[in-house]
Amino acid sequence: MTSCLMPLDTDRNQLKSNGMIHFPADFIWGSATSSYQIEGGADLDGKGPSIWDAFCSIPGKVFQNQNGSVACDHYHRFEEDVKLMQEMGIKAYRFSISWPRIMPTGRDTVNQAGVAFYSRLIDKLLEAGIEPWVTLYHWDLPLALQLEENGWLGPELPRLFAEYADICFRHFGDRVKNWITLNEPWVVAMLGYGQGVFAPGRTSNVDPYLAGHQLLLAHASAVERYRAKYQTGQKGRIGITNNCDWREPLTDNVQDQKAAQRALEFFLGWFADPVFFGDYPSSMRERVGVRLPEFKPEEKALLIGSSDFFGLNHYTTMYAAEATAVQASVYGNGGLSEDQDVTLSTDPAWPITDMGWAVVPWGCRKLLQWIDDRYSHPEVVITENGCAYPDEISNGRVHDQNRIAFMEGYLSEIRAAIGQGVHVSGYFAWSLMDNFEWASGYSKRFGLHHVNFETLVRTPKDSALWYSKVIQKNGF
Ligand code: PNW
Repeated sequence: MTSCLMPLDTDRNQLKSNGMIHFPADFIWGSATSSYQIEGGADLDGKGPSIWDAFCSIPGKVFQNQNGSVACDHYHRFEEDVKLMQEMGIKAYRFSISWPRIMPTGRDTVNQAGVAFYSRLIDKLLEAGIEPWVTLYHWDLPLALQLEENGWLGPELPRLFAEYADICFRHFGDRVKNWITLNEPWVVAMLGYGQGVFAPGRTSNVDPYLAGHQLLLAHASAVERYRAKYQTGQKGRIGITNNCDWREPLTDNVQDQKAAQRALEFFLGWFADPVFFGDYPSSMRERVGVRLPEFKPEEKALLIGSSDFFGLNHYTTMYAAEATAVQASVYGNGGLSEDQDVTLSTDPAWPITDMGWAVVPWGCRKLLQWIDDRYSHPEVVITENGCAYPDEISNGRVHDQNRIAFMEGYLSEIRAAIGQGVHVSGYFAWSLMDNFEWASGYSKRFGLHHVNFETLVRTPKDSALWYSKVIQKNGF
């Protein structure tokens, strides 16, 4: 029998001892947020407008026409929020910097008040013993760049993003050692330029591939800048965060297995293949044809190896089947799923969250194994995982047993993946607190802390207390 005292490094297969699931000793336990979703202060102290400020002002785009102009008022309450994390024992905090708070028009002029805000936040985190993980772009593009450059379709965007990133490295890189260039370029491209449900609200079956291309080049340009000017001195790391659901073949017939593989290539391979291999998956090239832009040789060279870790946001799983002509016309969603010829479905027996997303913990393990195989054993950091439920306060408590069950389920499967040899180094719960859930406004609560959006009072949910114990014991 294996001794329960045996260090995990020498026995990564040891899942349980005394009924406990243990994580590797240096596992990074974190929580995550993003600027537009929590900060508020949308036009304070020189901040310029972002595409999300503008998108929210279009009637019908966001639940009850809500917006992020106050959100959680984190801009004024960040010290309290750092304390919440300190009380929980959180080791790392992933937040994003608002580009238009740093550069109100997206270029040239730097807003010193914006720099000062993030500088104070970073100092407070470090004082509290919390490692900052900074995302440079979590969807709040300066509105000026949308109007002047056609947003991510504009050829100048990669250069402008690198200039902005450079300002951030210069001001914060002495203290920030973990950088994430982009959050979920798939969502930006698909939901922002394909389906039009997120800012800037475009619909097209061409633009998503162009926007995605520019996003990849922007990522590569920022990484090039960091490595050339800062990484040696500042000794930090930089990478990209992609999102992907798991796609399980509906049946074990070959067509459905191929469909599931293709769905993963169109989802994660679209953005991860260029970063690891220098080009898009061949399945995309064959099916998307001339709508998929080509990388120049020097761009490929910049892209390959441009992520020091594999940032992954994961929420749910669906079945994938080869689409038939009939199904495609019924379930197609405006061009892009036709490109894949995949029909997605769920098992009605799977529990679902308030987003309508199925809770399928084993899908997370299978996805981690798929990543490990395809990208040759990268270091994976789970930069988001979590769930929305309609949490209510009673007597000062929120009994969100469903969220605890969700996290237990996903963390168990993550630990199982580690046991199989996948290198997962950290987990960031989405989210530290209830916040502005994009097109769903304040109607979906993802937080470990409940936020009353009238009084802005934060209350730790039972899941926050549970997560705090997980961190303390390095397992559960
Ligand atoms: C992520 N999808 O968004 C974001 O990084 C967060 O800002 C967000 O609050 C969180 O997940 C929960 O939604 C996603 O449609 C939005 O597949 C949509 C999708 C995936 C992720």
